[in-house]
Amino acid sequence: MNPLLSHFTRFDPETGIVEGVPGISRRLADLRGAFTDEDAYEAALRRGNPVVYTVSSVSAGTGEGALHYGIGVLYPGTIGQEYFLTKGHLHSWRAAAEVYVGLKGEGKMLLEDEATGGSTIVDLLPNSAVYVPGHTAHRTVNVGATPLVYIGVYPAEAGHEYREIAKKNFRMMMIEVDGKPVAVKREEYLKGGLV
Ligand code: S6P
Ligand code: ZN
Repeated sequence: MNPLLSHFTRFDPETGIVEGVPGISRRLADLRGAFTDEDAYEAALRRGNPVVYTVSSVSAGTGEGALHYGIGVLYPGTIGQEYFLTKGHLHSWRAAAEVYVGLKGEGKMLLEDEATGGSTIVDLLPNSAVYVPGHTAHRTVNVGATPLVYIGVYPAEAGHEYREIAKKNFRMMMIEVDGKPVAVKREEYLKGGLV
């Protein structure tokens, strides 16, 4: 038995803080390039640099077959019409899949097949799970008015690859129209359509 392995972790369902684990915070300034409306992004940054999300990762198990997991808390908010979101990533080990379980709040997951660019948008809600296959970029979006809390479980060897997303972003985006979340293609949004 790995002496570092802890079988039990307790986390605060409001903050996602796991006992004994330093969390990471992503602030608005860390999300440059993730929002499409650059003017709205710069204007929001001039007003402040709020925490958009936190992740507390538990990586006790190591080696082949081990799993890691993270508790994410994505706060509610918008930049222009775009809801607060995570940076989004592929796994460095592309075949690594992941399971998300919704705990609180109302979210969507943007899934994008790396090879085909095909998009799937899935609800991330309490008492529900989302399977993210390998080779699939994934981003979480908070489309509700309260913090979105979730847990993601993935192979210890998955790793995170952010460069591909930073280069071209996701093809789909979630925007607020008349107070409701609407999915639009980024290229259509940039043309000014569907809004
Ligand atoms: C890790 C898992 C999540 C994300 C978290 C933040 O594989 O998918 O714990 O790390 O949702 O997203 P991101 O894109 O900033 O890592
Ligand atoms: Zn992941």
